[in-house]
Amino acid sequence: MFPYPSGTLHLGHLRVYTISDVLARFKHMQGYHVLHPIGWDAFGLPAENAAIERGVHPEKWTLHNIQAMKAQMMAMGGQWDWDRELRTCDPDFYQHTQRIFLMLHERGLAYQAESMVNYDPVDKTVLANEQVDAKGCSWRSGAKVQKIMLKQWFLKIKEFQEPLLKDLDALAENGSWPERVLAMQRNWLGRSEGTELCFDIQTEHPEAKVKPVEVFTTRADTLFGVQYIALSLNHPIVQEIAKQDEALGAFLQRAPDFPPDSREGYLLPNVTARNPVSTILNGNGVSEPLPVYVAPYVLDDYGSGAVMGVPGHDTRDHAFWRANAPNSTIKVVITAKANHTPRPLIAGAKNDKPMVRKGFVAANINGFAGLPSDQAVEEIVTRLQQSGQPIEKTENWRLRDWLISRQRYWGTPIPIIHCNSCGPVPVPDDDLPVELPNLPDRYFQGKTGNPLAEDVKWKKTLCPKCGSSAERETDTMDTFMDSSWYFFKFLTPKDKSPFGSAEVDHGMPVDLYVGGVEHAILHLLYARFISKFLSTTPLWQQGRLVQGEPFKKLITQGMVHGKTYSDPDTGRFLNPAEVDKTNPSAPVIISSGLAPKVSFEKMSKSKYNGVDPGKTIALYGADVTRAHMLFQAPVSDILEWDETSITGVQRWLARVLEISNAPFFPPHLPKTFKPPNDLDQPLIHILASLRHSGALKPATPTHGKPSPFETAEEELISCLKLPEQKLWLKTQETIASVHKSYSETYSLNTIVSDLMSLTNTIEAAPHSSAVTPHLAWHATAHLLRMLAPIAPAVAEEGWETLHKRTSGPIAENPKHHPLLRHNGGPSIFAWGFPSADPDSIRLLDTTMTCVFQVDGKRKFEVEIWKKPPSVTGETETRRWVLDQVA
Ligand code: ANZ
Ligand code: ZN
Repeated sequence: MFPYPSGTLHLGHLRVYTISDVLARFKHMQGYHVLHPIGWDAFGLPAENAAIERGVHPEKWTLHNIQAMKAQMMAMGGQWDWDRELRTCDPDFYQHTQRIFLMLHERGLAYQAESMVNYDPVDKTVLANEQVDAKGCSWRSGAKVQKIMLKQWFLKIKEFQEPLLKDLDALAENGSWPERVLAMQRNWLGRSEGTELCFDIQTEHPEAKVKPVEVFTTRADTLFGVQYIALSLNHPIVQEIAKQDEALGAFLQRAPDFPPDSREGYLLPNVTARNPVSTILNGNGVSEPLPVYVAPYVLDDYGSGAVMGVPGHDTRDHAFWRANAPNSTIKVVITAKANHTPRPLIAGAKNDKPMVRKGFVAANINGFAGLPSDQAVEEIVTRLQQSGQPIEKTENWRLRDWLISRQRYWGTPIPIIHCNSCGPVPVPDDDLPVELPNLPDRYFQGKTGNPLAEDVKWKKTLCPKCGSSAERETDTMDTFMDSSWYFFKFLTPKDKSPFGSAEVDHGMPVDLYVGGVEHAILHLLYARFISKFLSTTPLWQQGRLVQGEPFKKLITQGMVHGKTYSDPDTGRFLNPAEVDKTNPSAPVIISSGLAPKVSFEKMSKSKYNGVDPGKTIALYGADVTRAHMLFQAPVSDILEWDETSITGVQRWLARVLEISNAPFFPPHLPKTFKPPNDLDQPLIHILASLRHSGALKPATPTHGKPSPFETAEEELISCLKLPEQKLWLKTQETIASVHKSYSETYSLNTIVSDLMSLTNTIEAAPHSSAVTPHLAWHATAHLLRMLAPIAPAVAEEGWETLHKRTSGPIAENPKHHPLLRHNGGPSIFAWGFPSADPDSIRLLDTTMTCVFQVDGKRKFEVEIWKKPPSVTGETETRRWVLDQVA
């Protein structure tokens, strides 16, 4: 996921780009043609707000940040395809965002509608539903969002809701997408199956009299338990009655400020509702008139903005009913057992809790007694339909169309011209891009509202259809629109069209997408929608994988939390200057001498726990920072950033460089050493050439006994000392495990620990034998190649040293060094990723530890061959074991 140029790189950026850089480098070493692109999500409110605060043009601020962040990204040792760098605020880019908007418009998927919108009074703009949190506040400014009526542009994402839901199943396969993200997407789409039915209304208000109230319920089996009807604040009946009922008008004024979990309601006087089940029942009290409330807990834009209140079985209804009709008993109509008569819930009694689970219709309900919930729903629907009631099974989606209008300057202008006679007219393709007017810096000083609407010169234009004078649309697009398609543009950065279909067929879907879990809903949903739309256009008709899915594999990295010091008594966050950290494991509050409370929390200025990655890189180097970052936590977990342990990683990488420079490595590579494949040459080849050169003596003569070795390979290997065998086996096992971690499990933290452990083994290898240095040399070469994606600079340096050690200083005669001829470059990355030597694993994994006990006491242990090579029968095998032991 490309960065938003907010100012400087933070640790979250460092984490996401380390992960993607490591995996890109690994794939590159494997020989893939890797496209590892980068760009800038450069439009947006923070730039505009900063511009207003500082009185500089948002573009200046943005470009300045991009420059600073780019330098930091270079400093972290990342490698991107800078040739394809893009910025969503460049007219060259946003002309295509406009084109895609017009393609949607042409297909009727972009439309304007008057609607009740979320208005952020601080940022002075409209927000999408997705950008308002559960507390009714803006995701950006945190301001309490207001509801106002405005004419706005929408994209019909609902038209794609079925495939957006269904195709999540394919993304779930093989864990391609994290389960958590899939669940969040499913929940956001929010498909629920239920029933739509009507409650007749009796009222003295003439306007509202005739219209029955429609409700959506997922639990038609609870119809017998309905005790009231609740309407949303903007329900048409409520709006009508409010014209005459002043008290209601006042309630509607106050209601938007109620807390989200408020149970306040307004009882509509002289209005009652009739339960439709009355028509099919005789008696049982269900035909009693039901009170009708106005209640803020009923959502305007879900179902039909009305709820049938079932206090006995729905928690929200229960709380509402207890608050508004505290003395009423509560009907229980569903029971856990089929033939059980439940007792009503009595206010204040122990059992006054709603029972929400499904069960069986209670026995006292005429004709439906004992039916399980699911069956009861079917039965009720059929019976009500037969009695002529309007009722049908439907589904409801939580998803709303995507509101993309923003009344701000720093975004992609919506390419529409409003003409008095022709209506909204698309800007012709030749006239794209519709560029933002270039306003002077001073314009932004202390400005609020939308500069485009005030720029008369820019706004006034001619209608492309009839030529009469007309006005440009002054809304710009939500920046999520820019990020919903940018990944396509990387394939053909210089193309005149949004993207080239051939390149896209070849390059899409994105093989691996890495980003924060905070984008699990909005960005990913919009990107999936736009990709699916594009896959229905001639531009990208062959959306592979699943039709139009843009991201094959998704890694969501966890947040980075900062080390936070607080006063143990008051809980006050402590400023770094207030804590003495001379002994990192025992910090002390300077003023009190007490130990502070140490915790890890989301980084924020108020907690003084932010970390500047630039400083860490300057202090320890990019490689140490990268390796430390990966080592500390699995990629998807929260990372508790703690620099006290970074020195461990620093020492480890220093040791890697030391062993690359080990003085005992053979002065020259064996004669048979031929690059490039020989870097991965099997153990047997290495041993054979050592035998050939005389460094490896044949196994002890067998004195007339049959040779215990079936093959020459087994004989060669048996000449290795046990530590040598272990060194080689460890190297091979590490290759296999690290390979899996890089390519399948993305368990980057265990790669670091595996490589640390291999480093220990190489260091511990004895230097006495003539063979060890050869094996250790190979093990070190493998270690460096496996390390390269994570710590590229250390690996390159170690690589160079390793070869100086092998056949004279590289610098003296680079052309003649065998390793330098390959691919014309000395880079370790040109050497590919090591592949394991399965034969040697098979051959070496034949030893086992044999424990010797005398009288039940462990005396000693011996490593022996697991399999007697040429003996049969139990007695012989036992003798063979004892021979080995002896
Ligand atoms: C009666 C009932 C009884 C309900 C019961 C639930 C449990 P989901 O599953 O999310 O689709 N509902 C319907 N329209 C609503 C609105 N505009 N605002 C708030 N709530 C609304 O939720 C569907 C349930 O949410 C519906 O089923 C309805 O309450 C409520 F034991 O009807 B139910
Ligand atoms: Zn016109």
